[in-house]
Amino acid sequence: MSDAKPIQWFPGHMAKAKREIKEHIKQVDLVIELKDARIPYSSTNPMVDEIVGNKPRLILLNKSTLADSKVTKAWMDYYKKNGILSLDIDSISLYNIKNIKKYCQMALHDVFLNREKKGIKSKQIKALIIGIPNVGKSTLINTLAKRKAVKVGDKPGVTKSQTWIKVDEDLFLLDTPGILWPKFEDQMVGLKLAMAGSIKDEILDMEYIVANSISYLSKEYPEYIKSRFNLEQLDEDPYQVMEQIGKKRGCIVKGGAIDYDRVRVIFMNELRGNKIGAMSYEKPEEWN
Ligand SMILES: Nc1nc2c(ncn2[C@@H]2O[C@H](COP(=O)(O)OP(=O)(O)OP(=O)(O)O)[C@@H](O)[C@H]2O)c(=O)[nH]1
Ligand SMILES: [Mg+2]
Repeated sequence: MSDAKPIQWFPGHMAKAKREIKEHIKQVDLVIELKDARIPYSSTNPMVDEIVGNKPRLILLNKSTLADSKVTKAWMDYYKKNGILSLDIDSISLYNIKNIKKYCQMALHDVFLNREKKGIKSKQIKALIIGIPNVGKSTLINTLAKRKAVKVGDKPGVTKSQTWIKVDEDLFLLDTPGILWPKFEDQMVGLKLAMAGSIKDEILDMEYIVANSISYLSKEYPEYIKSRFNLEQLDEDPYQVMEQIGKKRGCIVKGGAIDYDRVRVIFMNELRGNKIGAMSYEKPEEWN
């Protein structure tokens, strides 16, 4: 691994976000935590367990059509082992969107039992969607709301500016998604977020990101890399792979040397443009 510039995160922002989300959580029955299916660990805020506390929780692995379905399955098994319900979805292709409500109900099984004991028949669910920036919170809310999107007014006693988005008769979403920051000062987490296009390029060391992306993907998905860049063999050294890509794509400067800057741009554009294949960038066992 080559060295990376340290990536800073902002404790001040975090503390504020955490306070706000805790306030929102008080008002809901369920917290829906959205993660990027390609990077379920790295697209997580390290304090999320503490923030969610005892509130029932459902994990949705979003953008799952971009991820490797076998690895996504491994993540769902991992959450199950840890007692948390999860579902893989895609808010754009609409994969599994129809099953979200059923999973919300499953996550609230005990809450509904308690309501029944108290003679309350209502199966109404109020939920808050939380997740790191760019994970797809707004897209999911719009996708869910599109069918019967009705904004219902403020409830007495609740902060005035808040509205609830009515998904259907008994599923309501708080219109403010909770935004949490990932742990991007961790070099490895920063790498995975960069691969998924979830952090701004200005704060990245592109050389580090591309070399390490190529190392990881050549090992996990050699056929995709070979096929995309028309390579017969993959060298273990990512710089050799970059050289090969440069030759294939005509990234040559005067005198015949490889233009590595252009190779890096091409590789990242094609990775983030999902041109290489459906791939996951981390597995549960890498972090446990
Ligand atoms: N392929 C794919 N792309 C998605 C999906 N959900 C969201 N996106 C894309 O991801 C990007 C970010 O989506 P947003 O919905 O704006 O994410 P957000 O979590 O609301 O982001 P912030 O408001 O910055 O916190 C957009 O380009 C979306 O089109 C999905 O399920 N599949
Ligand atoms: Mg948003």
